Amino acid sequence: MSTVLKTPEVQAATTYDVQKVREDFPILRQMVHGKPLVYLDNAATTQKPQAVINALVDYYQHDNSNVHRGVHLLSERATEAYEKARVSVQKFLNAADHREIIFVRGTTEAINLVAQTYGRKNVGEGDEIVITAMEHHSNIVPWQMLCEEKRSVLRVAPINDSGELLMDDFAKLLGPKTKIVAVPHLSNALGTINPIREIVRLAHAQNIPVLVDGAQAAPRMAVDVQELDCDFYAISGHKLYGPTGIGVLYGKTKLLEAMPPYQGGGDMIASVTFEKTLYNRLPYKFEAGTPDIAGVIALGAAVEYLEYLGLAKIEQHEHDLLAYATEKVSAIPGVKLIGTAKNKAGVLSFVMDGVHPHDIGTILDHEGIAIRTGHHCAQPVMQRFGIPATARASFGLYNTKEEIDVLIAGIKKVSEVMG
Ligand code: 7TS
Repeated sequence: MSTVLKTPEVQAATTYDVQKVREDFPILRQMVHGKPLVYLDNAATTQKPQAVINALVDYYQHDNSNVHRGVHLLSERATEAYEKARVSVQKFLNAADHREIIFVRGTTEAINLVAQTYGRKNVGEGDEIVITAMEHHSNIVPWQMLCEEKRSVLRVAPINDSGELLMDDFAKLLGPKTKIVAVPHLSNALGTINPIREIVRLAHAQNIPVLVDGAQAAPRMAVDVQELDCDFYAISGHKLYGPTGIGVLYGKTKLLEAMPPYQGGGDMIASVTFEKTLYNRLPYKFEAGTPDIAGVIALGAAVEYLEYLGLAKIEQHEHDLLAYATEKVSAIPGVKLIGTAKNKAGVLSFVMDGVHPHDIGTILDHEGIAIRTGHHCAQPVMQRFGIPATARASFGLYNTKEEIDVLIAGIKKVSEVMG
């Protein structure tokens, strides 16, 4: 295994060697339609390093057992590994306390949890929830469901033609009726990085809590929830080079303590009688039932892997890739970028004159290039730009400039074939 963890000091002294990093990802060594795989669909999901795959296999091979229950050795080992992963995630997000890390299925479940607990308790008739015009559906629909139930109102902060949040308009939406603000850190359809610190400052000035959808940001930049001062932060393991089916809701202790539980069942209780149930302490109050133990342990391995590579280096590497790709793609006649924010990362969405994005995706697939085409679960973003869909290349820590050259050649081929 080439992922023996070095100390951060040792790692800091070395440069980012993308070819060496690629060796950690066995899936990348394959041909697709006879061509080397060029995987540029990282915003949908990322590939897994050997360390994550090993963590999954090792758990099932040696330690499989339920957590927080048994007195036997396997259960003790599983519990220890599960709770160790919680501390790894705590460090990864720089949360103040490991009890602020709640394991959920992913970003979608994290947001639903907040909507159904914090939201149902605190949002009433006529109250308002503020989101932005660049949301993934998972940061729209849970709030709409809450608004429908509570007769409250969803307010949407607009964006400009570059895909940047209009901060003055956002600020104007905040008021005494606003009960929560929910924003993406990084837009999956546009690549825009939002000024979270400023958004939080504006909201907190009016005592409004802020949920940050960190699905796309956490794999691409160092996230410090204490520095951001956000109240909730949601992430998905599978976008973080970890397994599918596992994610995290970070929440500030004070808010989590005051929230009712999300689901009822085993592990989330302190005691049960038919007359009354007392709920468990944090974080278990929000982790009903047997959790995805293997997923949690492997997510721990994923965040340790990211820290071993160094988030600052990953960010710089992807920044260089995006700059290189942006310059090359925008020079191709008939291609238009969707999402040209000054502060951007990871995502290159584009449309081509006279070519449906689906056809772009199909032709590129035959060149071995995996991109996503469609609305990216962000239909209102497509509506904002007056388009049905985009083609989207999204970068990950293992992508190379040579792969971008293959993408450029592929897009030129699309022009030839379709043009
Ligand atoms: N928020 C953002 C910003 C996302 O990009 C996604 C998934 C989610 C939330 C939901 O995450 P999940 O893990 O709970 O599904 N985005 C994408 C995408 O861009 N292509 O496929 C999934």
